[in-house]
Amino acid sequence: MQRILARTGITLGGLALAVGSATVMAPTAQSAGTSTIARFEGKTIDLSEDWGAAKACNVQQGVIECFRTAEKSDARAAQQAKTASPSAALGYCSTPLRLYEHANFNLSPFPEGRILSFYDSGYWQNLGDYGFNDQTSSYRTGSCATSFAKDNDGRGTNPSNVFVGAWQSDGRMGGGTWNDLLSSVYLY
Ligand SMILES: [Ca+2]
Repeated sequence: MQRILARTGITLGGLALAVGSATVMAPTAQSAGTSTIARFEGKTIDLSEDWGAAKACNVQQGVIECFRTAEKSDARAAQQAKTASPSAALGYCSTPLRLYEHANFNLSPFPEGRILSFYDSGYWQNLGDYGFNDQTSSYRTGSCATSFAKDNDGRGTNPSNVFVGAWQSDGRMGGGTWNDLLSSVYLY
């Protein structure tokens, strides 16, 4: 959820979202998602319900791990990347797509926002499963290009799907047109 920043025309190194191919589909439900169990400090939490004290979660090769800080999540992901087997490396993005709960990448004045990082490519991933449906207010793509969709499983219009290349970022979700609307992502 974005808290309102002063509208002073802040631009934050991001490219505007490029308009991709339009899809014509009926509106679909954007449910709260299915139960998604993550590891967090030796315990498990259900991200579709409550992140608790977790602030940064990594969705990686079917393993979901959460941390109190983005730095810890980055360190863990780097460790895992080094030990991944060749087969496991397929469909894997060495630097993830990062979704931020607040504008300006959760930096000041809203440093307490959550971050959800996706490492796996090749299929639509629904944000409601991670308690992140309609909450993204800024993003960074990593080593993989990504498509964004307004509804689950790549569906949705107004806005229609957009394609974002690798190594892009946007602190205001296309000038706000995508703020708190993102429901599914596809990494290539
Ligand atoms: Ca949505």
